[in-house]
Amino acid sequence: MSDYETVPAEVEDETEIPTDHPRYTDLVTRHRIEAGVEKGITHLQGMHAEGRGSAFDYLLGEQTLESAAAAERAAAAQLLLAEDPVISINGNVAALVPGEMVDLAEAVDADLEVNLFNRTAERITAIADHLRDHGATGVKGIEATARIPNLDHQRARVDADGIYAADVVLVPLEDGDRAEALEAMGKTEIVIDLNPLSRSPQVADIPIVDNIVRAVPNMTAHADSLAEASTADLEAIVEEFDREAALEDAEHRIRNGL
Ligand code: PTJ
Repeated sequence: MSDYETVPAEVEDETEIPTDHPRYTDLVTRHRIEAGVEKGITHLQGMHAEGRGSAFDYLLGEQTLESAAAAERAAAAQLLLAEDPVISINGNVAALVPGEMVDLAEAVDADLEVNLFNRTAERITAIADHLRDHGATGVKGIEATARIPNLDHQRARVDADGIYAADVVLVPLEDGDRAEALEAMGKTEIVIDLNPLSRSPQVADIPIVDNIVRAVPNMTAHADSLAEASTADLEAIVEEFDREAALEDAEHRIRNGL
């Protein structure tokens, strides 16, 4: 048994987590979610979501499958092709990858919009401030006076010039209802979710079955390397991506191991 089976209870900062721990990434992720809850960014339910994601990641070998890497490249190409791309940020996403999301938004010229399942004015403000602390210049979703049709009112709130008008939306760690409602609005949807059977990746045009802490930096690296690519080349990358095969590959890995 490792000397470091658990994070010491008194860890206050993630830099105290030993980098040589075999489950280092999982411990950092857990710590960030805990810190997010303490700061009022992440909802308590975000801990359940994180636990579920962590179990799927364990079964995926805590690595980016080749099929997920292809999805990340296709997603970067799709975001670069978009006219009005928007990245949706909830409490888990803000806690786990705030700076990484700012970098991705810059790389693909997308807006960041706070969009919560458990919406309160306090959490909206805390998340927007947290994103600004990590370099975001404009954050949408504060007033959120437009509505996603056919969804309970609080979860449906979006900005008229943000998610409502977007052609491509990245919705990580999303609940299935809202992903379906966005799909019904005709959005091109990119979903990051470790559970390939969840409704969100099932309805996504580009489902990315990978941990968000790996997926987002990978997408930014792809976007940077595709920055000079032609429209035709970007379209070909999106066209070649096989969403059914990617979902099946992840499910196969989870059920059968290597
Ligand atoms: O901040 P709020 O109020 O908007 O609430 C956010 C949560 C995540 C609590 C809310 O959207 C929710 O309850 O989501 P679900 O229905 O639990 O779905 C979250 C999905 O994200 C699950 O399928 C998890 O497997 C997956 N997931 C969790 N952690 C990660 C993940 N996927 C990728 N990377 C992760 N680190």
